[in-house]
Formats: sequence, structure tokens, C-alpha cells
Amino acid sequence: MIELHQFRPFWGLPNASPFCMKAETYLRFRHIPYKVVPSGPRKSPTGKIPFIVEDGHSITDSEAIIAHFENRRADKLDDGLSEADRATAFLCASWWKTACTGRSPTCAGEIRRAGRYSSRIW
Ligand SMILES: N[C@@H](CCC(=O)N[C@@H](CS)C(=O)NCC(=O)O)C(=O)O
Repeated sequence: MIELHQFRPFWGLPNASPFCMKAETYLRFRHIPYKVVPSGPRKSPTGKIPFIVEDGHSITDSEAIIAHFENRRADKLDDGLSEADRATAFLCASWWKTACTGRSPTCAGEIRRAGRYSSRIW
């Protein structure tokens, strides 16, 4: 069984960490069996959570966790999305990461990168 190491539920949310919530939402969406192990950054190999442990191997970073499972699948998460939808999804994900890490108050770079996905809307 895959172990998902993350914070306990908090503030009425499944998780106060957007990264933990993202990883858990992905596992639920893909119907991948897992069990939550309440944890914290100090227990993580990289000092950040979430991380998973599968067959004794750990994977940290929500993006790496998702990529780990997506690489095993023929059907991809964004199959069926239009170019415009892909661009919007990319923009939202990029903005959210920027907002969470507090790196930049603007989305200019993300908008330009999203533009590469869809010449029709940018
Ligand atoms: N890029 C990582 C970010 C994970 C992250 O920043 N987690 C925070 C909790 S929301 C953390 O563990 N912070 C501890 C620290 O930075 O010391 C991911 O997507 O999983």
C-alpha cells in the first residue's frame, strides 16, 4: 500500500498544505489506493512534504509524485482537453505555484509560457 506522508487535516480542510492536498486529490482522482501517514517536513528526505513511500522507496514533491504515476499510464490527465483548456490549466497551476511560494506578484512569465501552448488565444 502506498503511504502518503503529509500534515493532518486542519482548519476544516483535508489538508492545510496545497501541495499535500494536490497529491492526495490526484491519488483519489486516479483511484490509487493509499494510506495517509501523518507527518511533517522534518521526517521528509528533502525537508518538504508531501512525500510517498512505495515498496520502500520514497518520492518527494507533489509534481514528482503525480509524474511517477502518470508515467505508468497510457491515458493522461489532460487527454481530451482543448489547447485553450491546456493553456488555462497551465496558467492556473503556474500562478498557484507562484502564489504559494511567494516568488512573484505578477503572472507575466506564466502568461508568456502559457502562450506557447496555444497560439490561438495569446
Ligand atoms: N514543490 C513542493 C513544495 C512542497 C512544500 O513546499 N511543502 C511545504 C508544506 S506546504 C513544506 O514542507 N515546507 C517545509 C519547509 O519549507 O521547511 C511540492 O510540490 O510538493
